[in-house]
Amino acid sequence: MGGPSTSPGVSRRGFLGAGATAAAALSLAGCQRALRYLRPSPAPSTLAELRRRGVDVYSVCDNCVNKCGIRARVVDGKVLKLDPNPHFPKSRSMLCARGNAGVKVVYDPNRLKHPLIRVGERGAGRWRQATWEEALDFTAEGLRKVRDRYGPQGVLFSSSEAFQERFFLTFARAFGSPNLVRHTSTCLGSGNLGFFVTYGVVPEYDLENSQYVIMSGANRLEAFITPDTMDLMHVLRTRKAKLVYLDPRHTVTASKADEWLPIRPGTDLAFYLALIHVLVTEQLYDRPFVEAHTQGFEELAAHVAPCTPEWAEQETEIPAGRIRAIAREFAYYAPRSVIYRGRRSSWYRNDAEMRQAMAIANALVGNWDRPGGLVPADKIALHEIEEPEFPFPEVGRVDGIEEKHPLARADDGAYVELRDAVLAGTPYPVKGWMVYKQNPLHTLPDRRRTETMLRGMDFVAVVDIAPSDTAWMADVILPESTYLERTDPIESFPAPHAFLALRQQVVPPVFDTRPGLEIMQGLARRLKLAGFLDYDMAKVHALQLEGLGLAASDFARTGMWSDRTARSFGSTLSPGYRFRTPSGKIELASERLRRQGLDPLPRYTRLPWPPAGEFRLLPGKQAQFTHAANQDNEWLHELCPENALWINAAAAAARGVREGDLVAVRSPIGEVTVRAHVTERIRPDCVHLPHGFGHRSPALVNAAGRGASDQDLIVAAYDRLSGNAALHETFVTVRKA
Ligand SMILES: Nc1nc2c(c(=O)[nH]1)N[C@H]1C(S)=C(S)[C@@H](COP(=O)(O)OP(=O)(O)OC[C@H]3O[C@@H](n4cnc5c(=O)[nH]c(N)nc54)[C@H](O)[C@@H]3O)O[C@H]1N2
Ligand SMILES: Nc1nc2c(c(=O)[nH]1)N[C@H]1C(S)=C(S)[C@@H](COP(=O)(O)OP(=O)(O)OC[C@H]3O[C@@H](n4cnc5c(=O)[nH]c(N)nc54)[C@H](O)[C@@H]3O)O[C@H]1N2
Ligand code: SF4
Ligand SMILES: [Mo]
Repeated sequence: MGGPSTSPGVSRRGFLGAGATAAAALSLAGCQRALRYLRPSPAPSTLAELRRRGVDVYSVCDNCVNKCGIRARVVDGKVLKLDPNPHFPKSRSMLCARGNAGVKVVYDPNRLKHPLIRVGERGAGRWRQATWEEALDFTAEGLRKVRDRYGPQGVLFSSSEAFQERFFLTFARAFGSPNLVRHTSTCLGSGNLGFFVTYGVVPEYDLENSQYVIMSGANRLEAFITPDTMDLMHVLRTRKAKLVYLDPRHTVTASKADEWLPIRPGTDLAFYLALIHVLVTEQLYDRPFVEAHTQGFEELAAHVAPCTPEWAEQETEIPAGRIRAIAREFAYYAPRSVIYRGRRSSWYRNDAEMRQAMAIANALVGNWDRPGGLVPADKIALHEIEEPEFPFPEVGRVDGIEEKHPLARADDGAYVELRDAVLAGTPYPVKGWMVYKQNPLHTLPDRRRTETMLRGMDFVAVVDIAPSDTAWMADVILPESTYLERTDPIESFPAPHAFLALRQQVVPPVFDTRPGLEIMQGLARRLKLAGFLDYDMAKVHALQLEGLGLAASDFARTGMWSDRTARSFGSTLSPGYRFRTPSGKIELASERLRRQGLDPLPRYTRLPWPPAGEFRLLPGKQAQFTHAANQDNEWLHELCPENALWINAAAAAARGVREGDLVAVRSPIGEVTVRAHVTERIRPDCVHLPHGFGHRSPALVNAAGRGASDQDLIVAAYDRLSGNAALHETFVTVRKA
């Protein structure tokens, strides 16, 4: 006996054979499907026939930072449907709900259709439709006036991740302002810093080959990062990997994890220090790796000596035995085990240190630059587009980031402190604000302060595709063509699947909108910034591809290109390789930090815990929305018209709150009323309000006034080392409304 039984009459051999045939048939169908895409379509006899049959255009989604590959079906000049691009390595044939709803981005009745110039009071919503000539003249004049009165530093330029963001940044630098600020300082700035001081670079992950993954509040199955989301799903579904997930909230990711640890918020650093303690004291680290590639081990060992799992249990509420077991498993599966850094690390004031502890723990088990571990984010190099020399700003940045956070990237800025400085008018006045693809009224904590800042400006220009809350407060709105209506520069995506991709225009602009390059060029010409942005998109592509033997037309068939046939690992492990750290090694004790007079090692100090009767407010993403950007999209709005406050069932019962009741949530800076979602899926000492709701702009017809904004509650705080916003530092009370 023994072995699996099979149905009567079917021998094991026969069973396997049938299975194999079915698999072969399946894979043949799969191949045929793939071939359909690869084989060039027969030339259409007439344009009319082509229009009727429809054409597929390969391009790149822009509904969030991920930039997944798409194949857009265009029939009669209209986008009919968006599908995943099966060739695109990063997105692994996935297109999420937002990606699918991209069709509605183009044909959205509420979208921006023409340039608009404000005629009434700021924020009153009275606009006149303008021609591009008028709107660009008006914007250039507004910027010039601020520059004449306050100098170029008097204009703040803020923007978020986009393929055409580079033209905006070029314009800002040519204008001569030192005051650029990017979404990074409300998102991943602290995480970048924690890994940078350890490795000299900010790595990616090879989750596809991981066998053991530890994640702290990286809600990958709702807050998508491609390819990590799909790789994680794949390794979990096929049971190739184990996931340990720490989050005060039982997210979808928690529901798929092998182990969910509802950690006390703000104590992850204690967990990682204890994990390092176990690796060191039980000698579970990779000794040859540590000796060959790292420095600072002795110092680290002394530092973590008191950080026992028993100590960490008091902080985290995770049993010491579990911490020990997790450390042992982490070491057992190494190098195919990772502590995943996460992306949004704008959590607490000690965030960079927490991420540094993650970086150190990874290095100890030698999972660097090996399958299933951390990989250096190498890219295929594109030729740089040269610009004339930028004017050197005569004054430093208004946020003083160079002195306050010397290890942060100055050009990303420190948004919270920047706003403080602008509101205070020190060290100098900033009275103009140009915003590109960003919605600061929702991006930054404490919306009232951002609104005061907007109202205090002499001039505000916003480049967007939608009448966002921030656009609503502008003097002029410059509507950019949406991602399906424009061609962008070529983009290089990092390892483990390094490749190039092109966002190609799918349909011509439906309304009177322009791509970012043309908008910035129009302004540069008017401001006599001669020589800057002196190219069109075809020239940009030609310049980028110089030396690669490629042309933009090479992207037409699959939307991407790569010369990397297989992933390569280990190039940074060869003898003599110098990491970009002061010692040339992976730094378990950071010399960069020491040289700044800072602690070279992450040191835990207890953050305040909520007083009795109060909750810590946790923000976060939902799968069907991007930040505060697409709640108005008809298709997505239908999925979830408003947000609700997650509150633990016991805490709700104590307040007489039932599912769907309206509750008043009060923080030190404001109060909102929102529906309650009563659930066991959150710790009793915190509440969660999904981010991105409570829009004010009446032009967002579906979303306006629905749900509540977390930014009306979150107090302004920031990470000590990086200046990154700290969005989890707020305590609130909740009562039945
Ligand atoms: N409370 C709280 N605050 C947060 C977060 C949170 O979870 N909670 N998350 C933080 C994080 S991780 C991030 S990254 C930031 C994000 O902050 P933002 O970058 O400000 O995010 P979005 O809301 O995506 O804003 C993008 C804006 O770009 C516009 N847009 C979309 N496509 C285009 C285009 O093609 N061209 C132009 N010109 N505009 C376009 C959208 O209409 C929208 O107004 O917010 C941070 N702030
Ligand atoms: N659908 C969708 N996907 C997105 C985005 C989007 O807007 N929508 N935005 C993209 C961007 S720009 C980013 S940065 C990423 C963000 O990706 P994530 O950082 O994964 O996203 P958040 O939803 O902000 O997740 C924060 C999680 O941390 C948990 N948390 C809060 N406090 C603590 C704590 O003290 N300890 C631990 N362990 N956990 C804690 C929260 O409960 C929440 O589940 O997502 C990207 N993908
Ligand atoms: S994750 Fe979704 S919204 Fe983001 S780029 Fe990919 S398909 Fe688009
Ligand atoms: Mo982000």
